[in-house]
Amino acid sequence: MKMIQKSLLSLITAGIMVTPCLAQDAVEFELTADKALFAYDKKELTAKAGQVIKITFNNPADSTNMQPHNIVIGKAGKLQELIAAANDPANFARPEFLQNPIPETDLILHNSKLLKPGESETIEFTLDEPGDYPYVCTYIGHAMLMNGILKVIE
Ligand SMILES: [Cu+2]
Repeated sequence: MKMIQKSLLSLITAGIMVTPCLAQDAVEFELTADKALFAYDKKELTAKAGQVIKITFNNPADSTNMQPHNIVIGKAGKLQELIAAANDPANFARPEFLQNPIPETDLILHNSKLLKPGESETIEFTLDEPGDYPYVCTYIGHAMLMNGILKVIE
């Protein structure tokens, strides 16, 4: 009897341990750059706070504008500030900016590398606080048009 009680207890304990993980199943998104315009194919994504978020970003092989693109996730509510950081002329003082156009700002939480047409990359992260997290392409001149919002809800 004591054995049964003990194994029941460990089952219950295991259940308690497992439940939060199940509640935070990963969510996966596929995001593709427009082949002609400076735009992502989705302007809004929704995920839950604390959830593993996977975004696979594609720069299509049949791109007609042949532009490189990236995806940069910024702090919640900071879309305009992130666009301004991407457009900051001070960026061009850094020779590496053309290869990896990540502005020097603490507004950036996560980013892909710069992708040529035909390339893709999956980035994975979690955001613990609800909010409207902007995503933008920080390649020169794109941020104003090429952006969206990752909505993180409770
Ligand atoms: Cu772009």
